[in-house]
Amino acid sequence: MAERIALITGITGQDGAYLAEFLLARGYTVHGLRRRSSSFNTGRIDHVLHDPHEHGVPLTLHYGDLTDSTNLLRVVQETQPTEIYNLAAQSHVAVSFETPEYTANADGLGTLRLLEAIRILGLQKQVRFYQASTSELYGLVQEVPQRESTPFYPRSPYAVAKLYAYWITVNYREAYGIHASNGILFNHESPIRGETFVTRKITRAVAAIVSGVQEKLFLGNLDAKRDWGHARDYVEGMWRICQQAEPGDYVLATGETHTVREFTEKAFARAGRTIAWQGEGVEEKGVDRASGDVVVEVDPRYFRPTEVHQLLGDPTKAREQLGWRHRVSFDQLVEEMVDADLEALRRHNAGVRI
Ligand code: NDP
Ligand code: GDR
Repeated sequence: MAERIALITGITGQDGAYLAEFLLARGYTVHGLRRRSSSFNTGRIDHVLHDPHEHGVPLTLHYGDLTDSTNLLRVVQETQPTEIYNLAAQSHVAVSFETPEYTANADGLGTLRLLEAIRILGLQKQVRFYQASTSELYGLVQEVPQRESTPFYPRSPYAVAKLYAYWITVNYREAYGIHASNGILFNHESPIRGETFVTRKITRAVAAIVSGVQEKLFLGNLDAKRDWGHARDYVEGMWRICQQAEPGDYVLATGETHTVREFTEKAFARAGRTIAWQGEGVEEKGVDRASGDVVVEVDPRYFRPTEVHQLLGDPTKAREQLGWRHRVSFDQLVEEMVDADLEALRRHNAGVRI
């Protein structure tokens, strides 16, 4: 079999780490784009990194940035990938309201820069391209559940940038015959999820509160509904999309939706704790403020200027065409994340380096 070479942008992020592991296990040579940072940022992939002085290491990192065209051209030229997974992004929706121009540059134009690199280098027939599209494209929801044909209505600078990336991927497929696909992925989480996304913020707080190092948890909109799956399942879906004879656009989702409130309750229940809710809007929901032993307070600072209230995906096309379905249930996801954060804090408190 010809050598399979993958280039992963965003390899130091949650999905990049799981995807690198997945591809290495399948015999790929993997190249990853990493950003220069003043502190180490390879914590999620250290376990698959080799000493670069060794011969024939299967994973190589290259410094780079999606805002730097010449760098992307050089990395694509040097690595000659057969598959490119464009996972790099300023991926935080709330942060995109603070950094809209940068988010547009990295998440929108960054995708164009990579597609142009493929075209300029004449790799149209050699490379398969995967774009990390998102359920945030559905934003102000036009249809429930959301499927590939559901109209988009983005509600944040992040989602608007990703809308450009989605369509430029479709355009380069149609204009230049590139095997370029969009995975429209609904939220997926894991124990290595970024610490400021709501699931991980909650599971870290469970550990910190149970251990007595944090008093209470502040959250924003408790009523937001998300279709949450496990990142490990979703990176397999990305790979399956790239293995299809024809490129296409696919929703990957669980087909179940839960509120932030439900996630919070389940997470604390896993540690044997109940919640006393406090703050704006809590009483209208008929929630008994006094009943729990852990205080979770609604803090409007975490509200977004425009919110995505409800996401629920229909993964039928992925199931039928890719043979993909999620394996980890909502309850299993919550349990795995809480247990991992409890264990990490226990090891930390015991003086073990985590
Ligand atoms: P993370 O935020 O965990 O990782 C993002 C990655 O992109 C990191 O490696 C980060 O580097 C890198 N990055 C950020 N900006 C740049 C830049 N300008 N140039 C190069 N690299 C950059 O995201 P996830 O792993 O959760 O998500 C992966 C992709 O999938 C993202 O594009 C995200 O928008 C999208 N997505 C995610 C979903 C989810 O639920 N997780 C759902 C749908 C789509 P560093 O480590 O240095 O910060
Ligand atoms: P999201 O994820 O915006 O869906 O984007 P996030 O976990 O940040 O928010 C989910 C929902 O929870 C509400 N929320 C809070 N969110 C955060 N971060 N912090 C809080 O304290 C808090 N309280 C309530 C939010 O308002 C929102 O409704 C993620 C990212 O991974 C994107 O890159 C990806 O495209 C989408 O998922 C699919």
